[in-house]
Amino acid sequence: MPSILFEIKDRLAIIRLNRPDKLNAFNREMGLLLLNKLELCSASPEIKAIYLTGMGKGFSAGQDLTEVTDSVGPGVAGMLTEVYNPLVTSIRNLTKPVLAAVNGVAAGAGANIALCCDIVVASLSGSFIQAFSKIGLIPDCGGTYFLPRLIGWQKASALALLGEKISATDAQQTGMIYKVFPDEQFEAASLEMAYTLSKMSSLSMALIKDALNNSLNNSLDAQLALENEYQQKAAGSSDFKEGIEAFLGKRPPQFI
Ligand code: LHQ
Repeated sequence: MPSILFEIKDRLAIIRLNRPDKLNAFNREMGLLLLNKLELCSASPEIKAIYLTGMGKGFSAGQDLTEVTDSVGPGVAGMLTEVYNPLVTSIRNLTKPVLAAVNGVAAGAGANIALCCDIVVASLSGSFIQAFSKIGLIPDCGGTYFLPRLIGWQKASALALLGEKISATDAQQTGMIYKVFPDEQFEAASLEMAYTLSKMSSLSMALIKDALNNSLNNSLDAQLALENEYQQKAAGSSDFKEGIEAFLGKRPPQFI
């Protein structure tokens, strides 16, 4: 079985991490395959949004710890430069929204790959662990960048230093993730949210994502100028015209 399952349904790319016996821990092969699928998502005009989840009972346990030494795998530096850093930049730079559907535990790099996605939802039994410090490492995959911005310095600091597990419900309450769905409805509810994204205006999605990326480092003045520029682009599109016509016609919009 391939370590990544990939399908396209109604403009949505569905990506499933598929090493369930190892809680979908990342080895080099799975990481490169995921990168390859994200590149395909970027290039394909047919795909408007991406749904990322795990097969089996977990989302991902992070780095496969049996393949971490230089003698067995690509080594720490190799994994970061070849796999993890490109994965994070690929998700952030993709002009299409990526929804992470965390179906169980998300630990280490698995947690931080999820947290760099545009929307993160989890099943009630899901959880997040900055597991790095427990094995003498530091959070990677943008953990030290996104986590304080998502939940504030103090909570990010405590989670990174202690490596404690946080439940999906607590993660939602801290603002780490968007929503929690009951386990039995998780796949249907999270997929429905992803299909909603795939039906939105692609220009609007791309511009919102890029504006939010920029807001992480911009001043207010710079961000207001960017909003002005992007809003004019959006307002000049046929999707905006359709959005207005649909609203006035009391019908759902059909963005093309
Ligand atoms: C695993 C793993 C795993 C292999 C469960 N590897 N087999 C690191 C270094 C290098 C490059 C750059 O980046 C990184 C970033 C990182 O991601 S470091 C953090 C790596 N991840 C961890 O430290 C988490 C390790 N796993 C756990 O602590 C637990 O498995 C959690 C809390 C995630 C889940 O616990 P349980 O639900 O009790 O499951 P389990 O421990 O029984 O795991 C199920 C199986 O999966 C088991 O195999 P087995 O053959 O005994 O059934 C585990 O050995 C295997 N597995 N994580 N990361």
